Amino acid sequence: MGLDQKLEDSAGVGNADLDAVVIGAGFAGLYSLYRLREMGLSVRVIEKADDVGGTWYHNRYPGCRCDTESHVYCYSFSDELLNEWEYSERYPKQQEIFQYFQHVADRFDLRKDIQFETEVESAEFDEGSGNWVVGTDDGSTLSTKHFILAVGPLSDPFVPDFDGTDSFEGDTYHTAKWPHERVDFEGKSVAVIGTGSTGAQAIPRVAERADHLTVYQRTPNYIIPARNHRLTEEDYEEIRANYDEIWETARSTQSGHPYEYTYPSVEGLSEEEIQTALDEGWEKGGFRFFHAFGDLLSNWETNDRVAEFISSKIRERLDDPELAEKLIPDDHPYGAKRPPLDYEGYYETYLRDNVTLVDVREAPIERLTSSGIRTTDAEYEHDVIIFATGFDAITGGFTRLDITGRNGTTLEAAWEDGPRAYLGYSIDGFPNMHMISGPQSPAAITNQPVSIERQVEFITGMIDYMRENGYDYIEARKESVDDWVEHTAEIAEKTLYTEARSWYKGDNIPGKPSTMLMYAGGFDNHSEKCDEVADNGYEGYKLAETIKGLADTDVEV
Ligand code: N01
Repeated sequence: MGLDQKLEDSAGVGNADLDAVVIGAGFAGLYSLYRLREMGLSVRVIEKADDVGGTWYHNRYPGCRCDTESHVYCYSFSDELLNEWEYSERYPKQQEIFQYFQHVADRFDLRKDIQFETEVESAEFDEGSGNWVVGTDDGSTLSTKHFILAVGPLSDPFVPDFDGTDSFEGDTYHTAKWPHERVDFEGKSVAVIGTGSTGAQAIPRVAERADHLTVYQRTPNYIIPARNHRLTEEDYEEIRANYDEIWETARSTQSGHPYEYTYPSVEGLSEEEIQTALDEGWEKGGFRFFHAFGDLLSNWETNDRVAEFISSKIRERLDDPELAEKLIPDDHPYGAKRPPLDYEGYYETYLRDNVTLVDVREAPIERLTSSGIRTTDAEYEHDVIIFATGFDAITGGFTRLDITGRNGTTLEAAWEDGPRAYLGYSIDGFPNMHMISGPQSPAAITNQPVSIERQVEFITGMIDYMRENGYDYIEARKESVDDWVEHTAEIAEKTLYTEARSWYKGDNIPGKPSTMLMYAGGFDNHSEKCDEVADNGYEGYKLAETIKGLADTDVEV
């Protein structure tokens, strides 16, 4: 059945065109579509790209892959899907994740309910009809009972506003808007601005192909060996034999990864125990190293030991003490900024003759010129500039839309003093609007597919509960939102996240208020709280049969 037919059939459902409109066809959007359709609801996903994949559609830069291990970088809701899909390496490449999305879309026949190449521009809650009216860039509108934002926590690319950007005559790229065609670096002088997770993946690859690569680094990061390798048949046999346990563990940890901390803390351990935990973590690589000690992000003593260990490894790798010191962080605890992984000799790349490291803390970028970049102490000529400069994270995907809730309240006004959401999903004044990976959710500090599945199940469970109990509207209470925001801030205050300038707190975006954007209490605790809320009949929410009911007395729970 085509979209138009579906629309015709669903016309009149609660006087809306559709039961649910979902923005985005990444992990969150596709699973929302799947679940809601299974529940018999009429759903349309609106996606600006011409295919599924979300972040994995747009990020195609050289070296792009996922830092989460591939056997848990997928959906777990379908055993058949789990058993039929195999990634080829420990960490999946962008191309394979994109293929995975295509496979999922085809396997569950999802495309028929996705409207591609359409961007949602606005959404307004119409109090007359009690529906959301969603406006798209083709000038059309859709009305829907539920409005689900699966826009992605890292979907709004950020380019610093350097003077002279328009005057640069070479090619410029942002890593998250990478062309589908191969970009030619051969014989060229290439600049990469940014050394976060994206820069760390792209820099070694670009260095291999460019005539010369200049890396503009503002803050060095602690970059850990990923220890990537191909997965064999035996690896998959073992994974499949243990899948139930792997997912059970992933769903019960703070990070949503399927491994526990080796020790709760360095405190009370002997020197030998600490060293062995660090050495073993280092050999395992990736985020397994991160899991050596449970209080890494709440105890300076633990963090200092781990940071010292990483710094010594960087020094060992680089036979150039001055260079090593430039690449070793000195301004933030390990993990307080998202720690990148190293796949292809990140540090050794700087020993190549065709690579120059420019420390822009020492000499900031002054402007872009017609032929390159001028810092406060030199001018560099480039044919290509790559912005690996990150995102307006967590909130950017929401605030770029023009959203208006009840009583004409805009999202901009609701978040005037900083973003706020109950459990990350809901804002008072915005009935039946559900955010996935919203502010104050665990979002991108947890393994995304695990966290997303959990959030989608909460939202769809809530919609199911409403149908069964005769409610048409649900909205978070103001006090629940305020309490959750306060609770999230209190948890953040007890961590070392507060000690770094990072996108976790919005510090990378000029003018954005600095506040921890995600719930740092752990995926496990967030998940438990969601269960408790649901078990108590959606405690903290107002449920009503009519809009008037929502505004007046509502149902006390
Ligand atoms: O972005 P970032 P990213 N002048 O914000 C620098 C996810 N991800 O795209 O640190 C000079 O981390 C900025 O410097 P500083 C992952 O969650 C996942 O790398 O602010 N430099 C920094 O070095 C990750 O955390 C995967 O001082 C400027 C860089 O640009 C998130 O995406 C892979 C500057 C931006 O780093 C974002 O990572 C890749 C300026 N004016 C990414 N402005 C997976 O594996 C910014 N910078 C799943």
